[in-house]
Amino acid sequence: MAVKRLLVDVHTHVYLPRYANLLRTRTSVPRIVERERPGAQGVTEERLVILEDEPISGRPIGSQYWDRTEKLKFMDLHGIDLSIVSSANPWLDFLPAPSACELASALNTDLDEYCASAPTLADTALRRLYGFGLLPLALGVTPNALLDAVKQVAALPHLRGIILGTRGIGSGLDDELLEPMWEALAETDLVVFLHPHYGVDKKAFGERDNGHVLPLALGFPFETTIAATRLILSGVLDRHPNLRLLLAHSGGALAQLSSRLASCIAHDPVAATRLEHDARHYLGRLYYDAVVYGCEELGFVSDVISRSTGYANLKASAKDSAEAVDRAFGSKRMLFGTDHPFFPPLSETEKWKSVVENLEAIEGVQGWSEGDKAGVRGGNALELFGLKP
Ligand code: 5CU
Repeated sequence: MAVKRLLVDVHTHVYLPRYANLLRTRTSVPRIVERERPGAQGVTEERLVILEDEPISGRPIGSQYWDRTEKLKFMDLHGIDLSIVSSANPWLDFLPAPSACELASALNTDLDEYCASAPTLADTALRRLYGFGLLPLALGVTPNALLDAVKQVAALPHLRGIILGTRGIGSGLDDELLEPMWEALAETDLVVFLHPHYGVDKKAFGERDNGHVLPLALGFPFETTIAATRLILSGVLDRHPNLRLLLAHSGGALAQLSSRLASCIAHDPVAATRLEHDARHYLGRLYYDAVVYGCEELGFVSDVISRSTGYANLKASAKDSAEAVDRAFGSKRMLFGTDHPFFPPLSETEKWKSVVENLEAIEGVQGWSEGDKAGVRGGNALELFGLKP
């Protein structure tokens, strides 16, 4: 009997009800505000304000952000069989340490329950929903509290990873205080999903009102690029080769800049001898969501990963790295995602443009076989998250 090839969404968010309620109580960003709908006297609506310097009008928010039925409806509409759901930014970054610890624990239990009571996937023992838990990454949280949270997440049956931002406990992800956390994560099967929130200095974006375009299109991916690069430079990937790190938005500009990074390292007396490998090698150790909306970009990232895999094999096989470049290698580290419920269509359409474009992008990559594409749509995720039907 032919096995159905599954569509698995690894980049899909939720604000769990407990978290949304917290945002409603807040008077500063991040928050959910209620305001009168423009042009509709007496009718109020909720707005999400999470980005620094975002106008108080924020953006519309509704049940698609917290209601599991809406998530499943969205999945059905787009033929998504299974989703690995993660809390959306800015997670617990803004809370004092004790509240962050308490809320992380409660939200992890909430998310496990959200997944555990979801429908099963036809003809399998799998649920349609699995999740990324949270660690209490907030200012002043101790390494031991992080270790406790890693243990909690690893023990919850429907949580298969954790999502984190780039701030760590205040000094970024290359902070030495996070070393025990990386060690503990590398010892589990948890996948670490690195996701942006802060973007880059807004001065870089000038004075003109361009809506949310610049922070989301450029700020987010540049933030991920910098965080992943700092992790590479800190030696975390050398010390923890088993760490499974998934980068949002295909790693931002990391693929494009990896040879420049390697060259800068090679020419820098501070960093030249620090790493065990050429910087490009580490790109072959990472995983990338396929949320880039274009087949050329997917193909390019896939080529760079393939080449990095070539760098990994280079020493062992003494092969010329060019020979080892095969686009299919890279595809194995790429995974379909939607970013739901962000990027809803501006006008009513049957399917979401953001989803359709990402699926078309996978379909259109030159040099990927049907098997490679099926892997990116779902097979790679099932493998990575240990969800073989
Ligand atoms: O549109 C946005 O603001 C976002 C966001 O905040 N987080 C995310 O994952 N995607 C889009």
